[in-house]
Amino acid sequence: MSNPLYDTLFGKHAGQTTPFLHLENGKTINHDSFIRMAGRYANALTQLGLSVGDRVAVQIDKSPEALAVYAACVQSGLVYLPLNPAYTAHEVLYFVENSGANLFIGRGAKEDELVPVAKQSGALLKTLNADGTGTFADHSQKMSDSFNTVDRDGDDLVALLYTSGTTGRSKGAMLSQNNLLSNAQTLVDLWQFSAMDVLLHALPIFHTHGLFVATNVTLLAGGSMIYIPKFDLDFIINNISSATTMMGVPTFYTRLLNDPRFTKNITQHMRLFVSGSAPLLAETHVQFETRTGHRILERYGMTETNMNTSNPYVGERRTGTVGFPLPGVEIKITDSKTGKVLADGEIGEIEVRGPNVFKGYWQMPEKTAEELRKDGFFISGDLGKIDSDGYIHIVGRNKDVIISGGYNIYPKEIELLLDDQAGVLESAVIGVAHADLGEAVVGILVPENDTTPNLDEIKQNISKSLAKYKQPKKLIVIPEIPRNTMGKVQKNLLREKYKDVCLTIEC
Ligand code: MLC
Ligand code: AMP
Repeated sequence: MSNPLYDTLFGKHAGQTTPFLHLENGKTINHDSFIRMAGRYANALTQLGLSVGDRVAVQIDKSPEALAVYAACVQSGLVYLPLNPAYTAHEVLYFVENSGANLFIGRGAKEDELVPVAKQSGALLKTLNADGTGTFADHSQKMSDSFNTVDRDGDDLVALLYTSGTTGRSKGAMLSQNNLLSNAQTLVDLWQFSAMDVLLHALPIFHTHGLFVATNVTLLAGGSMIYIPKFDLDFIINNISSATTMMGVPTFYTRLLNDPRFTKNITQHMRLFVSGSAPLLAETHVQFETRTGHRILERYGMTETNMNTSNPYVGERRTGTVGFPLPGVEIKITDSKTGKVLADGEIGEIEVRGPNVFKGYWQMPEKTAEELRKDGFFISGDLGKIDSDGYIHIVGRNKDVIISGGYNIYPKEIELLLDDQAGVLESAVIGVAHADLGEAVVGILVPENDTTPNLDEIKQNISKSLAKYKQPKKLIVIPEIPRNTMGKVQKNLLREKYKDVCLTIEC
C-alpha cells in the first residue's frame, strides 16, 4: 500500500536534515522539519473532520506553511485547491462553491470578507498567515507531527486548479497523482536536476509553474529552493550567485535584463534558466545570452497538461520555439475544424496526449468532452507548427485569452462586467503589447445612446469584483465595435488599431 506522490516527493525525505527552503530572512527549513510541519497539518485536517477526496481551498500568501498545506493534503488524500491571493471575495466564492470545498483556508486579515464566502458555500473557514499564525496554525499546534499516510492510487485526484474559460466561467482541472508524478520525473531527468541544485523560486505557488514544475522537481531531486514571496529584483540580484537554477515567466527575464547590475559575473554559478507560461521574445533570448552567456531553456505547458514540450538541455535551444515533445508525450498539429492531422510546417491546433494530461474538468462533463478527445488528446487552444527539425513553434491562440505577466486572463469575464456598467452599451476586451508584462488588458467601450460613461466610476466598480491583474490598464471609448457579416466582433481589427496604446503611454 502506498501513496506514490507523497512517498516520492515528500516521505522519502523524512529524517533528512539537508536544506529544503532558504528563506528571505536568512532562515533555512530542512526537509525533515518541513515534513513534520506537513504531518501536523495532516493531523489537523483529519481532526477537522475531512476525509479522503474532500476539497481544501487555500487562498494564502506564499510561505513555507502554504507548501506544507499542499504536502499535508497529498499525505491525507485530500484534494488541494490553491487560489491566487489577489482574487476578490466575489471571485473566490465561485471557486469554493463550484468545487464544493469542505474547508477554506484564508488569510486572517481578510477574515471579514471571507466569513460570508464560507457561510454561503457551506465550507468551514480557518486562517493561516504568512508568519505562520492563524486559527489553522493554532489548531495544528497541538497535533502530532507524525501522520499515517493515506493510501492512494496513481489515478486518484490530488489537485483542482481552476482555469478560466472563454465563456467567462472557470473550470477546475482535475490532476491526478500520476499526472504530477510522471511530469516531475520526466523533467528531473531531462533538465538534469539533482540534490545539489538550489532553485531560485520567485513564482507564485497557486499555478502549475511555481507549484508543480518548480516545487515538485526540486522535491523529487532532493534539492533546495531559495524561496521568496514574490519576484523581487533587488533580492534576486543579490542572491542569484547562491542558486544553480531559476524558473520564471518572460517578465522575470526582461526585468533582470533591464537592470545593469544583472551581469555575467553574478550568474556564473547558474546552470539553467527556464522560461515558460508565455512567449519569450526572440530579442530577450538573444539579449540574455549576450549578457550572461546562458541560453534560456524555453518550455511549454498548461494547467490541464503540466509540461508538454521542452527545448533540449543538451543540444540547440532554438529561439522562438518550445522545443520537442517531452518523453512519453505526444503532440500533433490538427486542422481546427476537421481535427485531421496536418503536415509538418502547417499551422494548426496543438493537441497533446500523455500521462501528464488531466482527467477532465470538475463536474463539467460537456466541457471536458469539448476539449479532451475520447482517444486522450487534449485540444490546447494554442496554434502551432512543427518545423523540419521537429521543433514546435507556438504561433498564436485559437482561444480568446490574454497572457499578462504569465497570468491568463479571459476577456469574456471582464466584458460581462463592463457591459453591466452604467452608460455602457457593449464592450470588447483585448490584449495589447506591453514592454514589461508581454500583454496588457485594454477595455474598449461603446456608450449607450449619447451618454458619456464615467470611466473612473467604472474602474472603481469593477475593482470590487476583479483581481487587480485582470483589471484593464486602459479603457477606451469608441462609437462602434467592428463586426463581421456574421455579427462576430472583429477583435483582430481592434488589436491592430490599438496595438501601440500601451507602448506609447503608461499603462
Ligand atoms: C501584477 N500586476 C499585474 C500582473 N502582476 N497586472 C497584469 N498582469 C500581471 N501579471 C499589477 C499589480 O497589481 C500592480 O498594480 C501592477 O500590475 C504592477 O505590479 P508589480 O508590483 O510590478 O507586479 P509584480 O507584483 O512584480 O508582479 C509581476 C509578475 C507577477 C510578472 C512578477 O505577475 C508574476 O509573478 N507572474 C507569474 C505568473 C505565473 O506564475 N504564471 C504561471 C501560470 S502556469 P498597481 O496598479 O497596484 O500598481 C502556466 C502554465 C505554464 O501558465 O506553462 O507554466
Ligand atoms: P494556463 O492555462 O494558465 O496554464 O496557461 C497555459 C497557456 O500558456 C498555454 O495554453 C499557452 O497559451 C501559454 N504558454 C505556456 N508556455 C508557453 C510558451 N513557452 N510560449 C507561449 N505560450 C505559452
